[in-house]
Amino acid sequence: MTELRGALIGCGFFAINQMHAWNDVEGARIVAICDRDPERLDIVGGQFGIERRYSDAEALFADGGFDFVDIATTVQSHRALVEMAARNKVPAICQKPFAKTLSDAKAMVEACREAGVALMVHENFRWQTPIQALRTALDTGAIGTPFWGRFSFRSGYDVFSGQPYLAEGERFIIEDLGIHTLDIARYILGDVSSLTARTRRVNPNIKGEDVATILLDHENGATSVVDVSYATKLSKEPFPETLIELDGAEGTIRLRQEYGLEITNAKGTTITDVSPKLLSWASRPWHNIQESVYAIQQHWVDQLKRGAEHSTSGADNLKTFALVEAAYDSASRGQTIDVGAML
Ligand code: NAD
Ligand code: 89V
Repeated sequence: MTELRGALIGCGFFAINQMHAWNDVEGARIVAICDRDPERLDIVGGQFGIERRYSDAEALFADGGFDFVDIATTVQSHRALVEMAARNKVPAICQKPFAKTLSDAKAMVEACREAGVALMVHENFRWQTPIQALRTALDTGAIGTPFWGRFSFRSGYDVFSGQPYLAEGERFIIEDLGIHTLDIARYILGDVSSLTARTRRVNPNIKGEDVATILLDHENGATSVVDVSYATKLSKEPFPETLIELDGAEGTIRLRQEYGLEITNAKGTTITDVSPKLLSWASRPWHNIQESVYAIQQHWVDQLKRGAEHSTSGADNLKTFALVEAAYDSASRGQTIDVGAML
């Protein structure tokens, strides 16, 4: 099988995970890296033995010699870099949040569609082992048709030490973390027709909201609640676990803290350990996220080689991104938002 050559732009905090995962992925390797910060370029280039290093993305594309680009910068540069990839006819992965606004995101999808290149958003949470296990249980009919769900991420973990920029934006938890939880809700219960949200800021040292409660009406008639908080101090810190409750016509599923998947139906109750693997380069408690980074990057390569659409393609992610915009809009206006009308 021919090995795909990738270039990575943005050598910051999270890119280290992506670089480790590229080492593990079958069928691809990173041949060039780019960061406008020379120190980050040196650190990542040295750690992963990458000789081709660029401080400017235009220069990277001008030299070429790669089959895809992995954009791991923060959101401010996503639109410019994705459009640069499209102009150069290079398939692109873009980190979440996909864009600053839904109209930017739509323009990015359109640019790649016109250029005929694949675009995948690095929306990795749905690729976590426990989420995949829950989805499989649902697909095999364990609880019949689900009619209600709760997707919950409540934590007191200090995310600001690794990602200080998270304390500085006007928007915080929905844009950074809730975006994953909303994507999981869509992945499990289907697309959303309307949404109502409430937010608040508890931590006085940050600018944005750190608590959000969101009510979703799914197109298939199911109702769910997405609740996220970084202001919740618990006896046993759950970071970074998403806990899920699902009620179906024929039973219930509970994804409990410490990765127990409990299924109750006419046959009784089973509890299965759906813990993620601790990859050789991973560390607790991040290993759940780290394993999903490997999984989504392997999916990128496999689908690119088949010429098939990615699970979290740019077009798919517009439907998750619209939920983020709708949640902020709903919270600020105190109204229910028609999500379908935004797409
Ligand atoms: P970071 O600030 O640590 O790293 C970003 C890097 O990109 C920096 O080194 C910066 O110099 C570089 N950069 C920015 N613009 C550039 C440009 N135009 N050209 C070249 N280099 C540029 O940020 P981070 O914490 O690594 O986050 C990066 C992205 O990853 C964010 O969008 C964040 O939301 C996302 N993230 C995703 C997950 C996940 O699980 N999917 C987890 C953490 C962070
Ligand atoms: O996944 C993320 O985007 C991270 C974190 C899990 C810390 O919120 O920013």
